[in-house]
Amino acid sequence: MAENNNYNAEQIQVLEGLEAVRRRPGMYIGSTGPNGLHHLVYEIVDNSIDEAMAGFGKEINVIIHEDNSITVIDHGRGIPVEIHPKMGIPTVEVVLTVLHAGGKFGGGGYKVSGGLHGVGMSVVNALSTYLEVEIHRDGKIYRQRYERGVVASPLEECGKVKEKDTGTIVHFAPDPEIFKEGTVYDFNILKKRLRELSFLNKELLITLEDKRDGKKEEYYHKGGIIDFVKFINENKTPVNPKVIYFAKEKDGIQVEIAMQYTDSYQELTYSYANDIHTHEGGTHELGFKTALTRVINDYGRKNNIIKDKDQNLTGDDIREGLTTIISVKIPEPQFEGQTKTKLGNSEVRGIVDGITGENLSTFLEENPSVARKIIDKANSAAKAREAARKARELTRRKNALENTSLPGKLADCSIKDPQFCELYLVEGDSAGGSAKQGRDRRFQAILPLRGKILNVEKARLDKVLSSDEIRNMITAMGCGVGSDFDITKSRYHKLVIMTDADVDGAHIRILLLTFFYRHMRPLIENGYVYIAQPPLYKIKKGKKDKNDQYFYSDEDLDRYLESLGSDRDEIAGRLQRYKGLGEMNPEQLWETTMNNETRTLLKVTVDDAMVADELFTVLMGDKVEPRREFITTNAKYVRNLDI
Ligand code: 28F
Repeated sequence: MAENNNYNAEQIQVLEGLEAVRRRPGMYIGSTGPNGLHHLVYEIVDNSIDEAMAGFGKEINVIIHEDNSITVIDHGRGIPVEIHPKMGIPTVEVVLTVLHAGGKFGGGGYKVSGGLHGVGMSVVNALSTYLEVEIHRDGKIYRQRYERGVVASPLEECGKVKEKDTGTIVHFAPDPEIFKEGTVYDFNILKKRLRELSFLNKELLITLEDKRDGKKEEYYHKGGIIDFVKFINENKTPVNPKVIYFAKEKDGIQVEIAMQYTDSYQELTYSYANDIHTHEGGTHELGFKTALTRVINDYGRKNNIIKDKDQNLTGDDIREGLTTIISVKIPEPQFEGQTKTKLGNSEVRGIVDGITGENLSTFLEENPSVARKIIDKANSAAKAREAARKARELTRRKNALENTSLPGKLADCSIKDPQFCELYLVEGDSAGGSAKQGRDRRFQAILPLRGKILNVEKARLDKVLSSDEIRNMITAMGCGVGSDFDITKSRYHKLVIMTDADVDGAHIRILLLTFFYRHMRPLIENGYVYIAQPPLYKIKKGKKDKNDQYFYSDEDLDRYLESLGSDRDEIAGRLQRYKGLGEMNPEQLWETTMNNETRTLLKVTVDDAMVADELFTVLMGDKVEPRREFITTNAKYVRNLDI
């Protein structure tokens, strides 16, 4: 720091920059919750990846220490240490204290949802109680320490290494003053992103070690995004065994595409720009989808698989069952959209369209049998779409006058404003009856479901719509289904799944969740779907029901008994274990599970579409082995499984 304590212009700029970051961290890392905390690691790792992609270093190590501080190690050239001509301080100090310094594209320059990728390490530095950097370069070891972004010790040469051993090590501790929701790292959150980065940057070894429990994993994918597609499809049956892959660079823009069809009905398109997941798509996705639809239809007509009289296949028909990874790397990405995860660069669309068109046509010409399978599948998807359209008509309410089109089994509520209304999907007619009697009919509607609904994971929409139970639900909810779905038309803003606390109840629940996830996903994304929590136990206290005490988990009950110094044997005669909703009378069902003043509802959320897709595929899909594996791995977490 300046001896005479007056700062030069640059130092003032640095202090103002760090002050700005600490004052409004959300502007720089999106939030100071768990996402922002984990984003700190990605910022540091991004620098190491830039260095590796520039050809320096092939391995990156990430370590979570016992105190939840983090170390990232790379084997790049090492951040330069010579005095920066303009700033008059070592370059490493510039990279670590000047906002937007460093980074491959001169300061990062692009913003993504939940914060900015490429803000550089100065933001991490400002938000850490301390950050220590160690550089191996020119046969020497250099070290420097910062505290909350401010230099705590000058850069010092402190050792020797072999000339060729170069690299950078950064060790930082997130500042609890900033991360008030906690500074505990989640291994699986870091794992997911580091594994994704290893898919997107082939042949880069990334290791993650957790010193808190000794767990250590390595992520290395020689096949890059080909391995990524294989990983996503591992629990599905491929149509084209060999993943279709092509890559090309044009006008400074790198394009990589990997795609594989499976026998599933889901389309999974994950696109990336500079390793950032563009959830909202953008010009790269548009270019790919336009070319795919054009090429498949052209090939189909040329080879008379699509008859002259037939309509063109739509993009949705063609992408049914298709898993695609699109990865582009561009110097000046522009991100748009609500969460800044939509790629806006217009020149990218034509480039991706051209590359896809060229390579895919060649692939189809060279693989006629696969081409036919793809088009046959698209043709049957088109037929199913047409059938579903007709079936959907049956679920649409007729005009307002004929409100008879609502299912007879629906006991609707009197209030008509959806935002106050709830629809309970209740397992079984007896519980349905109790719910109808016990409910508050002003804002609670009841739709009893008889038995299991069909497993939509293995069925196209036309088959799904052949189920009365499902059609009744769609009609009752009023917001359509699949491509017709319009959440603004939903007649209820809460959909509560209420099933027995046994295996059948759990099965019906997962079937309903699969249906909502596959065909009404915005309901889940907008937080409309809930799971009712009926009590597991009741302790009878005297004659009157109203003195009974209810417990919603084993822990609940045991904690209560402990507080009385009692145990289950002592109260055995007064303890009732609930197996089904039908064991409660309407008043009890209202009091324990439906009364919005006292009940507990679990909101169903999906943080990560890739994880959710894998879960539903494993749990509900065709392949038995992955399900068996999942069950054996997770059985230890199951509570109250009533066989
Ligand atoms: C654990 C975190 O930050 N690694 C980094 C480098 C290497 C260079 C560099 C970084 C040049 C002037 C911007 C070295 N030699 N790991 C890391 N490795 N930054 S960050 O240069 C910084 C730029 O300012 C580097 C020659 N060129 C670049």
